[in-house]
Amino acid sequence: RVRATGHSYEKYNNWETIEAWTQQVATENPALISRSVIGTTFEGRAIYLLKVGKAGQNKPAIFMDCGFHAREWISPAFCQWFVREAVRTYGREIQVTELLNKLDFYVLPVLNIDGYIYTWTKSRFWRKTRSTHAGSSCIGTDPNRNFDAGWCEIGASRNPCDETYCGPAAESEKETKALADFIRNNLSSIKAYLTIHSYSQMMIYPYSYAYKLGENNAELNALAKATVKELASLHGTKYTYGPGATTIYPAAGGSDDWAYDQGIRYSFTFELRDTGRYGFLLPESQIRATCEETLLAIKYVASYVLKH
Ligand code: ING
Ligand code: ZN
Repeated sequence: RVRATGHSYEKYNNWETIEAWTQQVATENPALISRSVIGTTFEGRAIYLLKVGKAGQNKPAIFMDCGFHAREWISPAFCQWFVREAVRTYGREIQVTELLNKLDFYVLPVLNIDGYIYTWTKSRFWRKTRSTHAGSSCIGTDPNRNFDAGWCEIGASRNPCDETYCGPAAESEKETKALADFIRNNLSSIKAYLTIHSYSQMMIYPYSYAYKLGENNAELNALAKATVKELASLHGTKYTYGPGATTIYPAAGGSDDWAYDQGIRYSFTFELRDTGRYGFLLPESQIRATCEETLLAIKYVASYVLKH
């Protein structure tokens, strides 16, 4: 049985549905949401960015992206959930109202759109972009190995046929270049960078490209510890946390390390549910609980950033 193309926050939505949703949610909430296009993908699709916050003044901002890796479907589902909860609870919930009055959230619902579509139409476990490479018949670059942060030095491959191919150069992908350009152009306002992946139930912070620690490592460690405690308070979901290289694996070219080295002192990768039972095939029945607990975490980080 096929479902009509209507949007649902408790289903995985295809790109066509998500794209229409970005337009609709912005049109219906002009005082809180505006939509822009920060670039186009390899296959020519618009990359949308939603600015979520009380319109008017220029405010400090938190940047959050979803859908780096095509098969991690819970990630775009969370960005959609986040936007819905923002508009639904603004003016009703003290914490959300204060956050949106004092901060802007830049929410990028799906970065790797071409890859996401490919997982819906051709191959459910595709990870990379869909770019082609001169001299190889293999397709795609790992967008989270393509940033200029120890680029391709460790935990990444120079072989275009591999899942962790770092690309022919840092920011070779139109998608990563668009994201990096936006952040560079808005560095004075962006106080935190959050990137949503799955799966493993982890909260990771710099560095992943080397066995070294950030200047505010103790602060990041304390913030991660408190954030995963908050996340677990809802459904008991346990997250581990720590610097990427020693917590998950060493990997160069990640967006969190790059953003951190741009001077964004609060930079985190979230790996959402689960720990492997379903992995990338997290059932739709878990979207609600996963998004609710993750929302607690994101609000906790945002409130911390606001007061620091
Ligand atoms: N995990 C991340 C990956 O890109 C990661 C882990 C985080 C690597 C930060 C580098 C920097 O491999 C998933 N599931 O994609
Ligand atoms: Zn990922």
